[in-house]
Amino acid sequence: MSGWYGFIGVPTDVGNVACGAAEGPAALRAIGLPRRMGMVDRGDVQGPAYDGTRDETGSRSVRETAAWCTAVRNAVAGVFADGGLPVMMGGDHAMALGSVAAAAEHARRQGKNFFVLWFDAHPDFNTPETSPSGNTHGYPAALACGIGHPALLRVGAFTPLLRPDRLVQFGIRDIDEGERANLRRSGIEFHEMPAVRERGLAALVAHTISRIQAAGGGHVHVSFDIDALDPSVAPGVGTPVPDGLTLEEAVESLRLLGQSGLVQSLDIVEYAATQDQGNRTAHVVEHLLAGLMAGRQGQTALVA
Ligand code: B3U
Ligand code: MN
Ligand code: MN
Repeated sequence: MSGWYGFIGVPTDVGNVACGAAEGPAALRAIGLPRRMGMVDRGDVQGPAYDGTRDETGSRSVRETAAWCTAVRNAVAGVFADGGLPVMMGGDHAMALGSVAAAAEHARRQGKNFFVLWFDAHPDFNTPETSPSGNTHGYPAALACGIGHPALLRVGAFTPLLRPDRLVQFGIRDIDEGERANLRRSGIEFHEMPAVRERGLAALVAHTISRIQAAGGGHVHVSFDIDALDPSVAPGVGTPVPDGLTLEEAVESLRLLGQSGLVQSLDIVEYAATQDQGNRTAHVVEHLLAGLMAGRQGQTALVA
């Protein structure tokens, strides 16, 4: 198990221009997060300027999204190569295409099965045909499964990066009509809020962990969009949706995931610093990360 965490800042809102997520990494550094959590700060990923102009498919800033995701992919691959656990701090969720690409490629090199757990109010399973906005932050989960804009499918070394039956989503409560059809067609397991309320987030996550372990384990990438949380907990997001997760159940789920020893990479995205109330949401990001770290420490202690 890797002993250090690499903090990779992704200061962009290329997937939803002017949502406030570009300011996220700087705000997290301003509260001293990477230092307090004992992380190695690998700096910020760089990418081109963009203005949200639509292409012939109706998608916005596609070339620039591809460039940002390629830069993310390279930064994440660098942390894997140096033996660390990469933590990508967004930035809007479009960047997850880059981290999922690097994680999928790393898993394949190691001969491991690859899984993605997606915490989000939104499934991010739109294609250019189904997206109401053309914003690329609504695309990454579909792209990971090999569906969507051809220019974006080329970001990874291969496609699909992820088998649809190895994607599980939690906290979902805002789905576009065509997006729901995409999810059904691909057979994605997604847990909407009523089911989360009924069964409990931690229980659903524990069940997913056992299924992955029963399938022989592998590399689990966690992509955590903080708009999965209730806006009363995490107000600093670009697209708040009511009736979300509590902080306690999210932290407990990340602790369980850490303890499983399966998680090898993590995104925490859509922190829109400009929408935050003071630094409330920045501290929420820190709690989420602390949950995963505490779980992994527990696992080390058990193994040792
Ligand atoms: N599903 C909508 C809205 C959305 C997706 N992701 C976020 N918002 N954060 C879309 O534009 O694709
Ligand atoms: Mn998202
Ligand atoms: Mn979201």
